[in-house]
Amino acid sequence: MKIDIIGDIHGCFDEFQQLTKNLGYDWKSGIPIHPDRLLGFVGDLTDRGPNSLKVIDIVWELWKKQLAVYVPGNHCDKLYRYCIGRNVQITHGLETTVAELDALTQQKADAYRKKFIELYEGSPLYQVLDDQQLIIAHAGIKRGDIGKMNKAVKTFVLYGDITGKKHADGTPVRRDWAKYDNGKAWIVYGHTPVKEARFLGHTVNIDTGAVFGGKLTALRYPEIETVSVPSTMPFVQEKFKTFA
Ligand SMILES: [Mn+2]
Repeated sequence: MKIDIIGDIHGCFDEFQQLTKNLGYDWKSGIPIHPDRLLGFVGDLTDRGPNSLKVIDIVWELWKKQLAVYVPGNHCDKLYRYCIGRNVQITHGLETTVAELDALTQQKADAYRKKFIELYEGSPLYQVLDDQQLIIAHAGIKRGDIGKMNKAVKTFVLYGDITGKKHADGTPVRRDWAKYDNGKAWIVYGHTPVKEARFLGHTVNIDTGAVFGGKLTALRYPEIETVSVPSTMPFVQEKFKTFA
């Protein structure tokens, strides 16, 4: 299979559109179409950026037409719980997506909620593709968990290898699982913003912090090449993780 996997978009629709155009996708039908390639999404489509609903709309339509695969991120999980009426805290970026919904008529907002619920419920927590040679999981996955679906796996793929401890600024401590990974299938993930796509063995983090003024990055598979577009958002240095 030939697929272009897109990092965490977080409502940065313009960057997404430009990136797919640069990758040779045609938007004349209203969605990005390539003659022989699919799109993949590592999750965290929404929150913090300016156009979360537009991103939902396009990804839903691609997914519905089987032109895209999607896995949820932690922001998607929370937005899903919001959409089904759970009592979630409208913080950490969800407030921007909710504000977009609140600006619409009830009917239009319901239509977006319905699409997002359908996309979320219709997608697995992680994708195993191309005869198990390609894995897409929002925050990564341990090799031994591939094929399993349980609460611990869900926590890992949504939030990463969290320890339960917190840094002084309140953000969770995450172990650097990719450093110890060793396996043949490609694991493509996002979740932790880095200035450049981070390759370690057969893992690659393609969250280059589009919403924090970095870039939006795609990984072309099976070529294993990255293509990025610069972000139009203000640069927020402290959001980018550097590894020792
Ligand atoms: Mn995330």
